[in-house]
Amino acid sequence: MHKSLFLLSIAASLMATSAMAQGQTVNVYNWSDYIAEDTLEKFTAQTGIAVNYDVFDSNEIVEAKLLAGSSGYDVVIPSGFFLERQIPIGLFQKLDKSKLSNLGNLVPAITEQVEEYDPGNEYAVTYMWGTTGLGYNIDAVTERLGEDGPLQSWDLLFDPETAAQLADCGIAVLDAPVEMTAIALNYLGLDPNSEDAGDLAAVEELYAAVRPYIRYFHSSQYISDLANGEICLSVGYSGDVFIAADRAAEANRGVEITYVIPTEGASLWFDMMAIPADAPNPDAAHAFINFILEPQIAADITNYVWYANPNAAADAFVDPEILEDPAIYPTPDVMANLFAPKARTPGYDRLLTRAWTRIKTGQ
Ligand code: N2P
Repeated sequence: MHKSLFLLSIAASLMATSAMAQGQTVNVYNWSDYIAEDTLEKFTAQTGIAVNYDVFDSNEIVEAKLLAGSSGYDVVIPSGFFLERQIPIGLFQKLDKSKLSNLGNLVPAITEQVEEYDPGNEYAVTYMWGTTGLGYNIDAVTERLGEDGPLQSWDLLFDPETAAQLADCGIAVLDAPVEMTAIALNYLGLDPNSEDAGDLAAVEELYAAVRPYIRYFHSSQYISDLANGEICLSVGYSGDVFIAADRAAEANRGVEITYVIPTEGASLWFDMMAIPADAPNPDAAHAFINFILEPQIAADITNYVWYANPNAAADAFVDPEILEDPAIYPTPDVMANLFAPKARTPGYDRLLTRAWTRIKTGQ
C-alpha cells in the first residue's frame, strides 16, 4: 500500500474508534461457516464495538425471524432473492451511505447486478457471492459410475439410474426449496423462476423418482459429511464444498472432494448485508458493514471460506489460487451458464412449501 494511503487508513480507523462509544454491541446474524476466524476480533479491536454473532443455514429461517419482528439483530445477511421481497414489506431500513466510506471498493458490475433485488442499492451491500452446484467424492463416485459417467451433469442427482448407483455411498440435498426447485426446473429445460403449477408438478415428479436414493435434506451438514466420507454426493454452496475439500485434504484419509458447476448450469446468488427496520443499534450496524468492505477484511474472509467477495480493492489480497479459480470467480463463459433465482410470490410460496414437504417426506 502507498505510504500516505496507509497513514490515511490508520487515521480513518482511529477516527472510527473515537466516534464509537465504548460498550456498544452489534448483533449479527450470518450464514454458518461464512467468516474468517479473526474477523470479529479485528472489528472489536478497531471499533470498540462488541459482536453478538448468531448463525443460520437457510433463507427461510431468516425470513421467519424477520417477519416475527423484534429479532434483535442489527445486521442480517439473506440472499438477494429473499431480500428482494423483504425490502418492499418494510423489513429493512435504508442505509445511511455517509457512514459507509468504503462503498467505493465495490465492483461496479456487481453493485449493478444486485439492483435486481435492491433497486438503487438503497438497503443492502453484497457480503459474498457464489453458486449452488454439486460436490462429490471423486473416488467413490468414479468407482461406481466409471470415468465415462455423467461427472459434470445434474444427472448425478436427477437421473434415477445414476443416483441409484450412488445411493449406498450417500446423497445429500440442500433443504432450500426455492433454490432446489430452480435447479430442477432448469434441469427440465423450464424457466428456473417459473411459478406455473404444472411445472412444479414436474419438479415433484423429478424428485420422486430419485427420492429413494437421497439420504437426507439439510443445508450445512454436508460439509463435514463430505469431508469424512459419510456421503459421496451433495448439492452444495460452492465455498462450503471447497471447505469440505480442504478439511478432507487436511485429515489425510484419502478423501478427495471436488466442486462442479454442472454443464446444465448452476444457480447464482448474492448474500446481502442489511439492517432490520427495528435494529437496536443501526450505528454499530453501519460500522460493521463498512468494516467488511475493507479490502483486507473482505480478502481474509474469501481466503478462509472460499467465496468470492464483491470488493475490487480486495483482489490484491486474495490468494491467487482462489482468484483464478473459475468455480469461485466465474469467467464470463461460466457466468453465462448460471441462472439467478428470483423472489417467489407469497401465493406461490404456499404451493412450494407443500410440494417441498411432499418431496422431502417422499409422499
Ligand atoms: C455459507 C453458505 C452461504 C451460501 N456456508 C448461501 N447463500
